[in-house]
Amino acid sequence: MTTENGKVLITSALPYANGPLHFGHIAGAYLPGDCYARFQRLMKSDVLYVCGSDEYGVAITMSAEAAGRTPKEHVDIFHKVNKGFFEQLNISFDHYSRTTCEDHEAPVYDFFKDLLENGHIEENTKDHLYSEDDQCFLADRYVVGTCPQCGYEGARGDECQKCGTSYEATDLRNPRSKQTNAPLILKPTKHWFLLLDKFKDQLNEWLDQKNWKPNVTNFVRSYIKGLRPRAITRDSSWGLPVPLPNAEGKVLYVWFDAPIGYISSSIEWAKKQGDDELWKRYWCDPSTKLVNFIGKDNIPFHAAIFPAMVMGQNQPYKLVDELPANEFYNLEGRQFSKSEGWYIDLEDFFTKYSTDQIRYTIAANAPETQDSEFTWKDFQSRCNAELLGKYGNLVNRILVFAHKQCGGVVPQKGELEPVDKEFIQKMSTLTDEIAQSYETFRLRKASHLVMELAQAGNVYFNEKHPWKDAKDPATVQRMETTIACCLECLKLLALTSLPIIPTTAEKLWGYLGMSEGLLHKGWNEIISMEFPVDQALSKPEILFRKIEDAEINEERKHLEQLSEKAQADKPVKIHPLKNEVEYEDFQKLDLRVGKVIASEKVPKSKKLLKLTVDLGLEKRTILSGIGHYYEPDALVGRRVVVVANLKPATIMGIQSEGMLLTAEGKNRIDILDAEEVPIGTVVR
Ligand code: B3M
Ligand code: ZN
Repeated sequence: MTTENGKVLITSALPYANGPLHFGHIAGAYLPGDCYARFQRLMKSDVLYVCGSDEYGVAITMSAEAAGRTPKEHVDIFHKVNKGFFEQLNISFDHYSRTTCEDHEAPVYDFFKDLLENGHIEENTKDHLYSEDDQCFLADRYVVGTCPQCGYEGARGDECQKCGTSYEATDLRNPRSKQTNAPLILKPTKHWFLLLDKFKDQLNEWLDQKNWKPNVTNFVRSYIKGLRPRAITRDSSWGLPVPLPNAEGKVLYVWFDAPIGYISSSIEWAKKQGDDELWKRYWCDPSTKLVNFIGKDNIPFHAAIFPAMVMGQNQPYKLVDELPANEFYNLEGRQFSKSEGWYIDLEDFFTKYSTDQIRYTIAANAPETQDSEFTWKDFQSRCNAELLGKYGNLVNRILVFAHKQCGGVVPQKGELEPVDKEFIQKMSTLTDEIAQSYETFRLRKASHLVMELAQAGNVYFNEKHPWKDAKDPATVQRMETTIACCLECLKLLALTSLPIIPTTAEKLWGYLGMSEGLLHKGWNEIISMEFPVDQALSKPEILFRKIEDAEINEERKHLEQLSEKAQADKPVKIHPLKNEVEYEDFQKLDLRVGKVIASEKVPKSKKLLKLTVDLGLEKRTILSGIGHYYEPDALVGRRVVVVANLKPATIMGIQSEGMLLTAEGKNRIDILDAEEVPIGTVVR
C-alpha cells in the first residue's frame, strides 16, 4: 500500500483570462490535478494545490481589442467567469489567484534581477516589425505576410499555416498589420534575452533522473538540443514593466512571468492563512514533491524554460518533480470552438446534468496517452450503464435491503465462507490498484477500477442471494454476513471514488451513518476500520438520474444547429475582385423576373431540377442545380430572377434556356427572388 505523508505541491496550468473555459481544458490540466490533490489529501499528505488566471500577454490584448475592452476590463471579466466555472466543477484549489495580483510582481522581479546579475540575461538590439501608422512594434501574432518558404500570402507571424514552416516574423515577405493591413517596416529595438543555450547540460542531467511519460521526455530532449537565447521582453503597455532604467515601453514576456504565478499564488495563499512565510514550507523544501498538471502544448515551458529560470536564480525553489502532460480532449470528433459553434453551453448543461456526471465521464476517458473526446452517446452510457447501473444500483439495493431485513443498521458478520473471503480479497486488491493508479496519474484506469469494484459488489450480492437466506431462520445469519460484506464494499466505493465524484462519495458516506467526511479519517484508517455493529444507516436517495435517448438526440441536434448557425453567420471566404467592367458590359445582361410554374426532378440527376419559368414574353425551360436543397414543389409559384439572354446549353439531354440567380453558402442555397413586382420586370 502506498502511503505518503510528505508535502505535495500541486499546480494546474494558469488559464489565460481571455475567454470562457470548456470541458476540453478541464480534461487536460484541471480535473486530473483536482483528482490527484483529493487523493493526496485522503492519503494525509500535506497538500497545497494552487492555480490562477494568466492575465498578461498578446493573447489577452488581442482578444480584449476584438471585444472592444481594455485588457484590464477583459481579464476582470474572464477571471471571474473561469473562477466560477472551477467552483461549479468542484475543483478544490487551495487558492486561485491571478497574475495581476499585488504579490506577483516581487517574485517576478527577483527572478529577473537574479538572472541578470548571474549573467543569464543579455541586452541586445535587433530589428523588429514596426507600424509607422500606429507608431508601435507589433508582436508576432499581430503580423501577417507572405511565407518565405511557400509564398502563401496570408501566413501568420510565427508559423505558416499552409506549409507548417516556423520562422521569425522578420523573415516574412511583405509584412503587414493583421488588424489594419498597414505595411510594416524593420526598426531596431532593444530587448533582453534569456541565454537558454547555457542550460543545456544542466537540464539534460536533471532530466536523466526523471521517469516521465515517453512522449514528454522525448519531446523535451529534442527541444533542449535546439535551445537558443530567447527574448523575454516585449514592446507593449500590457505586462509587468521591465525593472530597469532605460526600458520604457518594455514589458516582460508573458511566459516569463506566468510560471512564477504558481509561486505568487502560493504567497497570496500564505498571507490569507495569516502566515506570510507559510508558502516557503512547500516551495523551499527539497523533500516537497512538485507536480505540474498541464496540457501538452505547455511542455517546453514547464520542462525546459521555467526549470532553466529556476536553476539560474538564487532562491532555493523546487524544480518540478512530476509533469503529467495530457493530450487534447475534443467534442464529437472536432475541437471545442465557440466561434465554430462547436461547444456545449455550460449554463444549460448544469441545469440538466450534475458535476459528478461530467467529472466521471471525463475521468473515464481522460486524454492521457492520446487525444480523446466527449460524445453525448458516451456521456449517456457512462451515466446510465456505469454511474447509475453499477454504482447507484449497488448503493440502492444494499441499503434498501438492509432497511428491510436488518432493521436499517449494520449487521453482525458471521462465519465467512470461501465466497465471502474471495470477495474481501478482491475488494482489497482493487482498492490497492486504485491507489496505485491515482498515485501514478492514471485517472482513466482508476475510474475503470472503481466501477469494477461496484460491479464486483453486484455480482457478489447476486451470487449470495440474501433475499432467499432472509426467509429461513437457519440462514438469516448467512444473509447478515452477506450484507455486512456488501457494506464493506460500499465503504470502499465511497473512499476510492471520492477523488473523481466527491459529492456522490460524501453522500454515500453519509448514508453509511458516518457524520464526518471521508477526509477526516483518510485512506488507510478507512480501509482498516469496520463499521460498528448496529450503526444506523440512512435511506438512500437517487444518486444518478437516467438520461433518456430523446435527451441525447436533442443535445446532438442542438450541437448541429449551433454549428450550422455559426457557419451561416460567418463571412465566407473572400474571393479576389474580378477585373473592372464598363457599365455597357453590365447592360448586356438581360435579367428579368419570372414565375416558376412547374418544377420536377431531372431523372438520374441528384441535384438538377427542371423548371418551367414564365417570363411574361414566353415560357422557358431552365435547369438549375438546387435539387439538394429544394423539393420541386416548393418552388412553384415563386418569382425568381433569371438571366434571360444566356445562350442555351444542353445538359443531360435537356436544353436549358436561361439561368436562375442564386447565392450558394455552406449547406444551403438562397434563390434571389422578387416577390413584389410583376412577372417580366427587368432587373437592373
Ligand atoms: N496560460 C497557456 C495556456 O493557457 C498558459 C499557461 C500558463 S501556465 C504557467 O495554455
Ligand atoms: Zn508556407
